Amino acid sequence: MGIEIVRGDITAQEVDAVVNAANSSLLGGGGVDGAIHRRGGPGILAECRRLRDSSHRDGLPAGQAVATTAGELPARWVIHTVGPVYTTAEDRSHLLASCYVESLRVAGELGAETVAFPTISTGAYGWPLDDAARVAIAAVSETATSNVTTRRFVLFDSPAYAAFESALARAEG
Ligand code: AR6
Repeated sequence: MGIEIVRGDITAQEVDAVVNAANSSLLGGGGVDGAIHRRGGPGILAECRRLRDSSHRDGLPAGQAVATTAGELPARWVIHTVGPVYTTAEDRSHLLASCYVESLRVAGELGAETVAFPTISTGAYGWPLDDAARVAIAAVSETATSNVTTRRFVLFDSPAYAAFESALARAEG
């Protein structure tokens, strides 16, 4: 399937583009978002502010994606996407899938060949890990991308790694 899963920190990935689990404001937060802005430096936030002043005056809706510089990160671009907040009141998995699909579309437009993803929505936004892994693997494996050759999930801890390992095995099996 051309999908890699690794244990690690998204900010350390030597890929063309890393995906950020952002929020609609695009102006930073905790978790992955905090780590990316901290390690990438102020250039990322400056570009996010420019987006808010121009094309994204109302922010970025859940399920969509937009790119900025990666500042001082090893990557060249950060692709910001906004995961849905998990709720049992309605099924928002199409929005979670859309984060991966749209991020890959933006990566393709940029000419990125290697892309690293965090597990979107599984932290502050509360999505159960096993279900998030199933949705993520399905979305990425079903998305045809002409120039993106490496699609890597970067798992921060061993429960996340185990969830993605079994979701990938099920999808391949
Ligand atoms: N590298 C890889 N994975 C990480 C890292 C890292 N450096 N740090 C945390 N994780 P979250 P969300 C894992 O909360 O649920 C922010 O405040 C973490 O263990 O970053 O989409 C934004 O501004 C978890 O499993 O993203 C939004 O307001 C996963 O990444 C909100 O959080 C995602 O956790 C977005 O929440």
